[in-house]
Amino acid sequence: ADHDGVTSDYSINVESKNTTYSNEYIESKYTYEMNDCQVDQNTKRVKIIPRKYHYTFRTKRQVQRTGVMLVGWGGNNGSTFTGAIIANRGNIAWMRKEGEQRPNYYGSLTQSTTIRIGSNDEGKEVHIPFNTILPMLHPNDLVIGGWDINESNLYEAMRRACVFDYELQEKLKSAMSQLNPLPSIYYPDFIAANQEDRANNLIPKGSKQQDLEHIRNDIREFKKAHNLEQIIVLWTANTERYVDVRAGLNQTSEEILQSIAANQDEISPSNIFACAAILEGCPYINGSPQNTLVPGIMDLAKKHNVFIGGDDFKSGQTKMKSVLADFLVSAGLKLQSIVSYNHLGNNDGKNLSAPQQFRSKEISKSNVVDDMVGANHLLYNKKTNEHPDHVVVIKYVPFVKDSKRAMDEYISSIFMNGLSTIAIHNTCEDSLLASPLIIDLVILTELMTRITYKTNNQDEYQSFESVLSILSYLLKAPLVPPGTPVINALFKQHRCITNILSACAGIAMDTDMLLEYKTT
Ligand code: NAI
Ligand code: DG6
Repeated sequence: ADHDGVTSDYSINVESKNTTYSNEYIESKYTYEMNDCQVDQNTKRVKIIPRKYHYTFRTKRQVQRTGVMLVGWGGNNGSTFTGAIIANRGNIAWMRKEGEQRPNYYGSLTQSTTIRIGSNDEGKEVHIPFNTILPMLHPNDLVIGGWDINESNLYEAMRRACVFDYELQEKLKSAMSQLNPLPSIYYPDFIAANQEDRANNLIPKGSKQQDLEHIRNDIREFKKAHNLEQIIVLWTANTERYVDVRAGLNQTSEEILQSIAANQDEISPSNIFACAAILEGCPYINGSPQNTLVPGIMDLAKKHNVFIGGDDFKSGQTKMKSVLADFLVSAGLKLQSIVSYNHLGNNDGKNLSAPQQFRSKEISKSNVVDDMVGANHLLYNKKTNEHPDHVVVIKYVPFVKDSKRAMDEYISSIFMNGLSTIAIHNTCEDSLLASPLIIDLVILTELMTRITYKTNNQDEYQSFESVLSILSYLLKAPLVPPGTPVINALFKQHRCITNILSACAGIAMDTDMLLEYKTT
């Protein structure tokens, strides 16, 4: 390819006493500066105490031989993710009416974006590929497997998805038809009744405890069969309904394990997969909106020192929303109403046409501007919890298949109470938006398993918090550790990732000040 910049075959080398390289690790000493703010309502003063915290980050240089096990492998996302990786791995070209097409990783943060790291002698900005800032897995090296309640092989699943051009499907046929999803767990109460005819690939009927053991065994067998060092389990199966969250059921790790042992009705398939992954020491990511990661599962992950992340891939409409709302509110325009409308005709749309499953999606799509609104008390009255009207509509229209239509209307009050209305229309294959996010979730999660840190008063290195909130950029309703802020604004989420990785690499982070160009 023609590049006039740095490509992924470059490596970076930081020359600083704060960054050291050994065969095994990259070590970086980093000073984190933040403001401790004390607001006194009586004197109407904000006292700001700048604080400094000293961290040492240590990143293992050797990427692990990694497998990804998808729950819902035979779905549109699962088959598109798999087919795209096989096509990229083999550089498989195909024809369509516009001419020859070549595979790419567009839409992937780790594969198709760059990070500005500084300027060269001529004063020109230098950008490096995202995946060179620290050693990262390449998606072509992932070993892919997983489960589906439907018995179709991955070729049949890809054809059913109607995402790839016909010639690409045919070129992928020999590889994809050899891939068969493992039988899975089906508790009909959790997904729409209209999915029942898909459920023909099920593990033998037993207790929920037996289901847990079965899935744990599948993970162990996959690891052994492919000689893997790391497995990441990711839910891209149907959206489930919410589960109840209550004391005695799933508030602690003991409760959730006891509830599985007691065959409790409120234990969902995704609860079983999450527990199985954690008990096998494998990170678990929830790509759907349901509340799988209940407090008891968060507790279990913490106790086992395993990463979890969620919820719900943030693909098109919500990504736009988390940019546009941020722009409007930070421009001092009072966003008053957001109406988001979708229609789509894939199996996801069919499942979401049932009220309880729609409700899970409605929740994850609705909370995505809360932090931006909450950050501007000049526009929105905090005491009355003032916020924009926000309505989410999803309709199932089989004819359009995976080609989702997203229509959004934003109305804002502007200067002197004028009104500004912005309308957006987007047509796009849903799975082509979600699949690169699956790649990034897996690659960043694998990287995080190789990063440890210690502060000045700690002797031992330790892992980051088990809830991987660094993945927020990729998720609609980011899961965060209890008591920590949820960030939805897209570019804040982006900076969180690039800044943390810059700190681990020992690179001064991009403040956008560009003082070198503004001072003499
Ligand atoms: P899909 O319906 O094509 O695929 C889901 C697959 O899961 C199906 O093959 C189904 O048979 C299987 N399944 C259902 N229950 C299962 C279980 N218990 N164990 C194993 N397999 C099971 O849906 P699609 O389009 O692939 O989406 C997957 C999920 O990702 C949905 O929950 C969707 O809401 C979510 N999502 C999708 C986005 C997108 O842009 N495509 C974005 C955000 C979230
Ligand atoms: C109906 O909206 C289908 C959904 O699964 C979405 O396609 C998916 O959640 C993507 O939503 P968004 O808002 O991130 O584009």
